[in-house]
Amino acid sequence: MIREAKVVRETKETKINLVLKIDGKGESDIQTRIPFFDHMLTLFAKHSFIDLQLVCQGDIEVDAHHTVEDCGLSLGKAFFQALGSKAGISRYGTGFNSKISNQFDSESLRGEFYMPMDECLIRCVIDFGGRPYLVYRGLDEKALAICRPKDDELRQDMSTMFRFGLAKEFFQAFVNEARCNLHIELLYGEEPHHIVEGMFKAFARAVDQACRKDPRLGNSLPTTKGKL
Ligand SMILES: [Mn+2]
Repeated sequence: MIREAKVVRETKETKINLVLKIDGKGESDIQTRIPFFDHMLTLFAKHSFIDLQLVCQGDIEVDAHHTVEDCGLSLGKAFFQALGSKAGISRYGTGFNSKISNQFDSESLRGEFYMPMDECLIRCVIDFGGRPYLVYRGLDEKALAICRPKDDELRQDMSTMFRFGLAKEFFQAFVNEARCNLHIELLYGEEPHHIVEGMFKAFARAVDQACRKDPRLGNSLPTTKGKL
């Protein structure tokens, strides 16, 4: 069965058309009218090996908020639909591909892995278990600093905006509609572009691993509850 979904979402704030194929090649066509967000979603598709088409016409004349949030909702909904019953999936994903980085133990889908991005290190862990919950840590100190920016340039920079608010809005929206448990933590890092990019890459790796079929499960669900 092909794991794919189409989402059309229209409000007075945004119009979204999204096509997702989970078992893809990492190919994407992203048009959100926010270049930095396009960059993040393009590398998310690449590193999670999904195929993703996303066109959003949002009210960016207001600000980027509605576009980012509604794209998160639509992408989360697409994953929820495409995963279906979740039979046979690994369900849990850590922030790195343990099959590549841990070759001596190719059966292992467990372990702690991290996404480096130059001076940054980000940890991301996901569970597509049906219960929405976001844990978002490590940016509080920096968030306080940005409330009182030293210069106006900090306010204008899109990667800085993402680091201190919009990224969290995106991940919270994704969590709500995908009904997953997502933990993202910045362990350390400085440069805003690197921090946000590292978060999206870690998220991509975690999603890829969690969506992957575990042959030991066959067609059974990765739970003892009978439903996810
Ligand atoms: Mn970049």
